[in-house]
Amino acid sequence: MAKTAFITGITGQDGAYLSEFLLSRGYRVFGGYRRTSSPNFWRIEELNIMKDIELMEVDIQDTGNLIRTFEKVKPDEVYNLAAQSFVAVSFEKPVLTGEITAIGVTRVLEAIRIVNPRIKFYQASSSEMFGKVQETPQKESTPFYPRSPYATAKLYGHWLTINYRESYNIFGCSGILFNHESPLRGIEFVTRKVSDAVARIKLGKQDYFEIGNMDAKRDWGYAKEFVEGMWLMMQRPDPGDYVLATNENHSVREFIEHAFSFVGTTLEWKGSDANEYGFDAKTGKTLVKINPKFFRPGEVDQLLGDYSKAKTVLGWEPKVRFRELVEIMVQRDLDRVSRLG
Ligand code: NDP
Ligand code: GDR
Repeated sequence: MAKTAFITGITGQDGAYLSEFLLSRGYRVFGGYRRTSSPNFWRIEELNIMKDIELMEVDIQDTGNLIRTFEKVKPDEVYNLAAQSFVAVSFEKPVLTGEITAIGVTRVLEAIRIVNPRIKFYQASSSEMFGKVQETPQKESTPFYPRSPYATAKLYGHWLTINYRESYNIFGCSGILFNHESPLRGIEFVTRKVSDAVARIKLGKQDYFEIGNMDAKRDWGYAKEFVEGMWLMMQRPDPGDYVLATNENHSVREFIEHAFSFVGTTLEWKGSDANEYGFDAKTGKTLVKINPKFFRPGEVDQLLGDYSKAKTVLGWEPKVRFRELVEIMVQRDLDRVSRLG
């Protein structure tokens, strides 16, 4: 019989790709979205799967809502992707971030414990939990050192998943995912902000863009491949924690440079710190400016993941690497901007 999955955060980047993947595996897919005055279904619409999934209004701030949903849907697997997921916002809204990103996990796990403790549970943990890194590369056994209210909230969710596994025998997996991007990434995250701006500049719709700390390094992978890793964790005989990463890292500056080079622009830099700027080597036009408003009170300087466990146990390995990822994203934004303006 076909399995049933319930995804919290189905309107987000990973929710959309995971839905598409589970549908391809014959799952019946239910997804929770929170009520807003104007619904936010653009990602599942872009993937053309809107008609194939069953959408329900579910807020992970409401335990009763979750309990009634699980009673009705009777899921075999729950993927908890809902979160206040933007690190920068977590400094401005630390309490809200804790409510959704940390306590939200307790609510989902409690609902599972009450409705049916045999429901399998996936928690979207994050490489941000490594924060001020204690060793490089980071793997499952690396000590955590969160650097933001977001990362601290994720650490709570991570440990609670382990706690419910050990205390109540709930099949709880925790995927410690390093940054994964795609054309469906939210525009506020740095990769998509850059791919969109570079496309607009190339097509003459924008003159320049502003950026924060360009020296931060991230291990950037392709979201479409990472959601498959989530599913693989849930198919093992025993639950566990797994790092998914590419084991390659690059700076924000490199991302910007490669995005411009893909559209045929050579970028050069002048100045230093907040006065640094990037300009078109051919025309001299300024294309990138620093704006300190994008600096964070606590920064994660660099992340690099070791995915050996996922490779050995799950047979999971990333294929799309940095340069190809940048190109996929810029190309899609060029298409979007040319089509929609
Ligand atoms: P997005 O920000 O794209 O999606 C987050 C989702 O959570 C959205 O669907 C959002 O709904 C939903 N949400 C927020 N608050 C609530 C709430 N109170 N009740 C129900 N739903 C809510 O994130 P991603 O898809 O990129 O990431 C998925 C998960 O993985 C997140 O938990 C994130 O923290 C984590 N993660 C992501 C990584 C990445 O690189 N992408 C890496 C590691 C972890 P709405 O559309 O209404 O805002
Ligand atoms: P991150 O992603 O914080 O790693 O969290 P983000 O793309 O926001 O930042 C990456 C790095 O880029 C620097 N940066 C900027 N960031 C943004 N958003 N905007 C800018 O203008 C800018 N300029 C420089 C940041 O300072 C940072 O160092 C993402 C989220 O998806 C989390 O939910 C997830 O858990 C982690 O990845 C792994």
